[in-house]
Amino acid sequence: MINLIDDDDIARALRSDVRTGLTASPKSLPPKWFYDARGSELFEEITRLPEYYPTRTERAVLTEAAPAIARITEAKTLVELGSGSSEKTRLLLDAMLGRGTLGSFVPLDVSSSFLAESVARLQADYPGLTVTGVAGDFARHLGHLPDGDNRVIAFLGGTIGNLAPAERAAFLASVRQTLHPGEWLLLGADLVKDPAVLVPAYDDAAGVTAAFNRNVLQVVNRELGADFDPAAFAHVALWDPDREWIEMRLRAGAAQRVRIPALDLTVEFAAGEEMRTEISAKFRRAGLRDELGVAGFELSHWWTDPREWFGVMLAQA
Ligand code: AVJ
Repeated sequence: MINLIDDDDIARALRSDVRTGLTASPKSLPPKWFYDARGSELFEEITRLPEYYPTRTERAVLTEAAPAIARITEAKTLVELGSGSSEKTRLLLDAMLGRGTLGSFVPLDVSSSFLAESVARLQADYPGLTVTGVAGDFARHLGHLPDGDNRVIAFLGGTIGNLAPAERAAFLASVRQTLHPGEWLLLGADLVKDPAVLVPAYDDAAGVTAAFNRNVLQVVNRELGADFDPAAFAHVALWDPDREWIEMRLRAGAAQRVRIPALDLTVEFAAGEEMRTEISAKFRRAGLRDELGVAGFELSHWWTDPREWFGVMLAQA
């Protein structure tokens, strides 16, 4: 394991993000704070909802594409950013080990305890593979990844959609910087589709996404001693047709005041005021090709499902 962040860094980043977001107008909180233990469980639950198509669609695309990805890249090292449970990664590991090229797997995740568990499981299941977990932040620590040749950096799940356009450009450029010419980026991106499909995926009938959204308030309560009443906020999911992204918000049902002792901050919400908690951008093939080009990649291969709901692409540095 390589540890690039400790609990102090995380606590400092949370304080800074909450202060910045809650003193801005309109208010916002970054989506990375959704994923404490409870939030990660809720996200797992979301991936099994009938309305939430991205996870199962990406899995189907990867199942089809994995042998080709292994053949085209001849990867010696697979790096996975924001690896989580590395479940879909096993499709890639199996295909790359099957080709006989792969020697090491490098999962990078912010949650070091979660990562340690998943590294232990992978090491047990793949005895011939060198697994090096990196506890780090994909927006800051790409420069510290182990060097190698014929590396594939995988960024799956559609998490790229959480980045605002400028952050996305910076992220893609930093991935490109990390790679040697000829190495690869494997990107999973959710695609633009009918809002009648998109909106329910972020506002499910069982209310799991609403609970996931409100959970960020519990995180701020627990970590910063705040007194948010999650029940006083309604879950909002809306499609922005101009920017082509889903936006999740929390709407204050009534005027209220929230104390955040760790920041020595009091925040006022007006009745009906909405705070943004996530953007989840949806993409088109040509747009992604151009963004990858600007970052110094060439789009090499593109796979999708029959409905063209989710894209998996291979780009070469
Ligand atoms: C994990 C960022 C891909 O944007 O679809 C799921 C998170 N938010 N439901 C997404 C999420 C609401 C998810 N990503």
